[in-house]
Order: sequence, then structure tokens, then C-alpha cells
Amino acid sequence: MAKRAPRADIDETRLVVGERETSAVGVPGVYHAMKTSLEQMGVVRSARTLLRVNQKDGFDCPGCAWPEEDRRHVAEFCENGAKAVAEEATLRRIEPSFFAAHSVDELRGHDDWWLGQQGRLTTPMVLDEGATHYREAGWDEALDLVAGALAGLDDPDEAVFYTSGRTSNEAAFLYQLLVRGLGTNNLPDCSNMCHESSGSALTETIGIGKGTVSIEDIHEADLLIVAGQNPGTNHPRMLSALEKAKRRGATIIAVNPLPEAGLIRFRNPQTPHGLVLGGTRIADEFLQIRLGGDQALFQGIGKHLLEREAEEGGVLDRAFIEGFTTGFDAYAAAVAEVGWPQIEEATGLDERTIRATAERVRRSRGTIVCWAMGLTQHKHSVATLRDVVNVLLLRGDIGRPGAGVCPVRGHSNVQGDRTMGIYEKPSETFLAALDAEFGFRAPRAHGHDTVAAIRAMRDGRVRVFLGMGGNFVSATPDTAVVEAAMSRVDLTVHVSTKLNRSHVVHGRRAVILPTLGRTDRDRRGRGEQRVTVEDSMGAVHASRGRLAPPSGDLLSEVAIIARLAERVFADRPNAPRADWRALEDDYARVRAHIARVVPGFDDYERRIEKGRTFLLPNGPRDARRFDTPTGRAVFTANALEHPRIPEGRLLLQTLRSHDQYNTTVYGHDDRYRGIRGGRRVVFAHADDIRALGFAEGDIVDLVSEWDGPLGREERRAEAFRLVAYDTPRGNAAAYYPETNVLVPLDSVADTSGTPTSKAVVVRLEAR
Ligand SMILES: Nc1nc2c(c(=O)[nH]1)N[C@H]1C(S)=C(S)[C@@H](COP(=O)(O)OP(=O)(O)OC[C@H]3O[C@@H](n4cnc5c(=O)[nH]c(N)nc54)[C@H](O)[C@@H]3O)O[C@H]1N2
Ligand SMILES: Nc1nc2c(c(=O)[nH]1)N[C@H]1C(S)=C(S)[C@@H](COP(=O)(O)OP(=O)(O)OC[C@H]3O[C@@H](n4cnc5c(=O)[nH]c(N)nc54)[C@H](O)[C@@H]3O)O[C@H]1N2
Ligand SMILES: [Mo]
Repeated sequence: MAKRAPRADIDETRLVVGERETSAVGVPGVYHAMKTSLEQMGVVRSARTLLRVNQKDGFDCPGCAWPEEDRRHVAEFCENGAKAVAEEATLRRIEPSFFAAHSVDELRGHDDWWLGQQGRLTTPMVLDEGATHYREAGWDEALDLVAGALAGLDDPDEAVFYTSGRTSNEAAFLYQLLVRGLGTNNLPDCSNMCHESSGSALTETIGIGKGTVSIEDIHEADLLIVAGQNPGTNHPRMLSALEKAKRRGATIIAVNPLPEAGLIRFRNPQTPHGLVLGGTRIADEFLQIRLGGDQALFQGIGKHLLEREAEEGGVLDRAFIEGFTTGFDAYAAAVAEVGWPQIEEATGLDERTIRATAERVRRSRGTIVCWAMGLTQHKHSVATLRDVVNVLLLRGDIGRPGAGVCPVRGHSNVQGDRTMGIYEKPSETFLAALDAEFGFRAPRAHGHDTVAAIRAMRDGRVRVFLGMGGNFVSATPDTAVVEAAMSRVDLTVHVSTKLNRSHVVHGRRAVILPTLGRTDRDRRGRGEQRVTVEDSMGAVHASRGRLAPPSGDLLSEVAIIARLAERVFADRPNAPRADWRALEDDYARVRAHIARVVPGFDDYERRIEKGRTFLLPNGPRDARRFDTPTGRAVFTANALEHPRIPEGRLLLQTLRSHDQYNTTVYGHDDRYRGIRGGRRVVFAHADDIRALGFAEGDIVDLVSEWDGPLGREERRAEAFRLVAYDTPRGNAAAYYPETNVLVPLDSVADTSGTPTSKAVVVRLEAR
């Protein structure tokens, strides 16, 4: 039997701080996965579901975007993948009676964990203006209401269309078509808060906003640098790949302010070795870097390589540099200028250590740099990633086996959504192809990204907000500002699987449209449908859910979009010409459109048959072809930046516990970091805790200090327990989304506009 939904919120007084763990996964991982699954799904459904994760005839795990290996294990799932599945395949249901029993005011008082634990949404719900409760609505009524609001806009730019990264290729493609058909490019997505910095830096330097490696490259690499990423929690299947690389002789360097469990040692539950022995030691070297010090580290590595080249020669790949790149001289001159004291200050590492790391790069036959949010969510993230690329270019480590850039994506189809055109700044090539296919003219003016969308809402310039998945209110920075912004909108609409805060912090009117998830069977007119997704390495494959959907009344995302489009485009001039009814009934027809609009999808249908996977074209990887203005990869000269921490303050990074998926909180533990029973903790160095006049275990408020254009601004997050932790002096860490209230809306990365969630200046205040 599945367990009942909780009645109360997290009780932080029950929080216990214990020892942190030094290895990831292994037997406890499997145990924890099974426990969550059984609580949510019961025995039979658990077994049936978990056996189909990432199998060739099964569904794509809604957890992370790490690729599947081609010969899949019987159970190609990990503890946190199993939690993601259980969260969606839960047997708990939210019926209309739930909304009758709980007012929106009351729901707003609950935490994200409680809201998410109530179960799957089953019925379209409407919140009328001035009403205290959501009421049940039929699909026609709910969709008419949304279509009516969209039709009533004076200007299509008064609507904003957010996307989270679980949306399938098919749904994403139709969604952007609907939005552009309406006449706007206001398509902010979770990427804006995630890997936008990677996209910006890579497009500029190598001509494609994606990684350049395949899973085989990971296995074959000689040196892997994993920077700003916690794979043991967020991409556990990556550890199997690192283990494999390691057994073939690869060296692994972890760069992180925290000694994350998975980076240190990994016990693979899928090999006897992992169960019986102590597992594989993952990192050969752990560089405990200061928050925001990575640009300095990579400049230091580049500087060392250039110095050795000057002294001894034979260090750089001269043929590659001359044949395939530009900008080398300016880069070399820039890093020659940077002094070691500045590099040491920024990184907290000494010159000798950095030179030793650089020697490993020099000796490596092929180097891959993997990264995630620790590198993308800083003010100088784009510059940091440009400097990562610089180091790889020096050694010709792009576009050959076992080498390249590997931004490790978050949401399972966030990369595919971008490929499908979910982007506020679409290229002219994409728009022209869309115009030709659908006989209309898509708007050219750029739209709002996430932060710009919040500003527009805050300033009363948005009348309709539609979220295709996700939890905009909890995921975005500056919670108080966002909550006020949402409430200024006339109509807020969410296409969702589960209840979350964005449903209860709403506009004047609100609509919830419940939808199918990855694990659910999707039967439409032409029979059972599959969808497709693209993983972090540009591989596309099909996904098909098999479970009975949570209610007979759910529509897929594709069907919801198609029905909305049919309504809003009924008698509209210059609307895209598409047979929406037919598309809803047979997703192969959507794929046929995609194949004609998006490069690399020719013969789409055949290439996903029988569980097959195909790789999208990737210029740098396939042929050292760089789609930049000069046709060459670009070395860049970047001024060295790093965060300064004012006296008596800490620099706070906001990160994920082991028991959450972004704003979806699975449970109360962060096992690897030794936290049980609660989430309101702040990790800091024992000496900092003492120096700031506190003791371990004290409950403090976190007050962020931000010097904005109008002077000093302060934001407060209340009641966090101080935990002494192994982190560099001056650095602290606490969980997101609770800390989003501290991140100023205007504090964003240069060029990419990503909120600086890994660098918030805070002071601690006694309560
Ligand atoms: N189970 C689970 N899986 C997930 C998610 C989840 O919430 N739960 N989220 C998904 C999503 S959308 C994403 S984007 C990814 C996120 O995956 P991660 O990026 O691994 O997630 P974070 O928890 O933000 O961890 C950031 C890591 O970077 C380190 N770090 C922070 N600042 C710096 C820095 O300045 N320099 C360096 N070198 N390191 C730094 C932190 O100590 C931490 O280890 O995971 C995806 N997978
Ligand atoms: N402070 C701070 N803020 C951050 C980050 C950070 O590290 N620190 N990380 C940022 C990152 S990397 C990201 S990606 C964003 C995440 O931002 P989002 O993607 O907006 O947030 P999620 O929590 O992943 O969204 C969860 C909701 O998605 C819905 N959902 C789940 N599956 C489906 C589905 O199949 N279809 C539909 N329609 N809905 C579904 C459910 O209703 C669930 O409540 O947050 C960002 N915010
Ligand atoms: Mo993400």
C-alpha cells in the first residue's frame, strides 16, 4: 500500500546534524530508492515502473539529462531517478474535493514539500476573480477561458510563456509555434536560470551552444575535470561513466568548494564490486576552490601551459591553433598579465597546486571539462566558461575522441526544448524555416527571458502568464518581488502534473491544467503515442509511458497546446497553417513538421524506431567545424574577475539537497551532507562561525546585502541552523528554493542574464 499524503509541513525542530558521508550510492542508495517508491506507488506499480526506466521500450527518466549508455543495464536507474519517477507515478491524487476543502490562502501557507506530496492533479481547475477556492472546470471551459484572455490582448507581448525542461520535443515545438503564431517571442525558460551561461560562452567561442562530447568520449578521456557539479546527487548515472573512464586509466579532478560525496568515492550498486568492496575512488585530486574562483583557476592553467610552451615547446597543439582558431595572441597576452597572487586570492589555492593541475592537462592525451551550476550561476560565468574553452583550445582538445566540453544539463529535455525553438532570441534561420513550413510570419523582435519577464510582470506590462510545467514562483530569484509580480497579472495558467507554489501565488484569475507525465500512457486518436527527448549530449530517442494515467480526464501537453491553438487561431489572419486536430491525434505528424524545420531531424520517424537513438549534428564534434563569424574557434581575452567578500560577511551559494528535484522536495534529508529531518541549515566554516560571534547549532537569519542602482538593499531569510562544514573560509551554502528570497533580481551574469544563485553576499543575524 502507498502511504498517505502528509498532514503537516516540515518540522524544522526535528532536524538532526550528523556525520557527512564520503561515498555515494551503493546499497543505501538502492534502499532509499525503494523506500520512496513503495511509499508513493506500492509494490506492484513500483516494480513495473522502475524496470522500464531508460529501457529501449520504456520511458526516459524524468530526472536528469545524463545520457543512457547504448547497452542498457536491466535497471538503468539511480536512487534519485527512482525518486523522480515515484514522485510522478505516485498513487496519491488531488481531486476537486481537495480544493473545496483547502482555500488558496491556506494552501499558500504550506511549504513546497507539503504541496508536492499531495499527489497528482486530476482535473482542470479555475480560480475566479475574488474567489477563495479553486473550482472544478471542464476542459472546454478552462481552455476557452485561456484562449479568450489571449485573444483579448492589445499586444501579444503582454503575454509570457514559460517552459520548464521536461516538456517533450513534440510539445515544445507546438508550443513555440502557438506562441509565435500569437506574435511574440516571450518564451523564457528554466535554461535562463541554468545553463544559459554555457550556451552564451560556447556559441561565441565554438559556434554551438551545446557540449561537444558523447558518452564514449567520457569513457575514453584521459583527464576529466568535473567543476561546479555534484553528480552524486544530481547526475548519479554520470558516476558509472566516470568509474568506467577511471578503470580505463583516466585521471579525474574535482573542483568544488565542498567535498561532495560522489566526487570522492562511488559504490556502484550495479556491479558486485560496488556492493562488496569499498567502491571506486573517483577523484584523484580535489581542488577545494573558493566560490567564483574558477575563472582564475583556468587562467592559471592556461598561463602555465603558455609559459612551458615558451620555455620548452611541444606543449600546445600548434597545428590546431593555426588551422582552426583565432584570437590566440590576444589570449596569450592577457593571461601573461595576470599575476599569481591574484589567482591565489581568487581560488584560495596555491600556485604550486595549480601548476601541478596544469601539468596534468599538459600530459593528458585528451581532456574533457564537465560542469554544471557551480560555473554557470555567477556574475562572471560567461567569462569563466570562455576561459575553460581557452584551455581546451590550447591543446586541441575539441573535436577529437576523448576530449571536449561537457556542460551537464539539468532537466531531462531542457536541451531538446531549446533545439525545438523554446528561446526568446531565436535565430533568423529558424524563424525563416518556421515561416516557410506554416505559411505565416513569425515575429522577429526578441522576447523576454526569465528575469525580463519578471520585470515586465512587476511593472504591470504582462496580462497573461502561462507556465508549461515548472514552478516559476519558487524557482526564480527574489521571491518577494516575484510573488508581487505574479499577483499583478490578469490571468496565470499552469500546465502541471503536481501542485506547487505557482498555483497558489496567482494572478487575478488562475487556471490549472493537469497533464500527463513521462511515465503515463498517452492514448490519442491514432493510438498510443510516444514522444522524443534530447539528452545532454545531443542524442535523441523516444520515450513511451506505460502506466495508467492518474485520471481519465488528463490531456497530454501536446493535446492541450493543440486545442488552445485551434481556439485562438480559429479566425485569425496570419496564423500558422496547421491541422491542429490531426497533430493532436498523431505525434508522428508533429515530428514530420519538426523534420522539415529543424536541421538534423531528417528521417526522424525511422531513426527512433525500436528504441534507436540518433545523434544531432554537432560541427565541432563531427568535423572541427565552427559556426562562428570567422568559421574558426575563438580564443578570448577575458579580464579576471572574482567575488569580493566584505568584512564580516559570507558568500552564500544556494544548492540542492540529496532529497529534492529543484523546487520539488522529496524528503527532509541530505544524507551525504549529514543532515536529517529538515532543510533550514546554513553550512559555514567552523572558524567563520566562531569569528562572526556564533556557535554551531545557533539559529540565525540570513540577510543578503546588495548594492543596487538605488543604494543598499537588504533581503532576509529567517531561521537557519548554523552547521560547521568543510568549506573554504568566507563561503557558505544553503538550500534552494528557501534561499531564493535572498537573490536580488538584478544580480545576474553578464551576457547570459542568469541569476547569480551561487554568489549572494550575506550577513548572519542572531534571532
Ligand atoms: N536529484 C536531482 N537531480 C537533479 C536536480 C535536482 O534538483 N535533484 N536538478 C537538475 C537540474 S535542473 C540541474 S541544472 C542540475 C544541477 O546540478 P548541480 O549543478 O550539481 O546542482 P547544485 O546543487 O546547484 O550544485 C552545484 C555544485 O557546484 C558547487 N559549486 C558552487 N559554486 C561553485 C563555484 O563557484 N565553483 C565550483 N567549482 N563549484 C561550485 C557546489 O558546491 C555544488 O557541488 O541537476 C539536475 N538533476
Ligand atoms: N537559488 C537558486 N535558484 C535556482 C537554482 C539554483 O541552483 N539556486 N537553479 C535553477 C535551475 S538550474 C533551474 S533548471 C530552475 C528550475 O525551475 P523549474 O523547472 O521551473 O522548476 P521545477 O522545480 O523543476 O518544476 C517542478 C514542477 O514542474 C511540474 N512538472 C513536473 N513534470 C512535469 C511534466 O512532465 N509536465 C508538466 N507540464 N509539468 C511538470 C510539476 O508541477 C512540478 O511542481 O530553477 C532555478 N533556480
Ligand atoms: Mo537546471
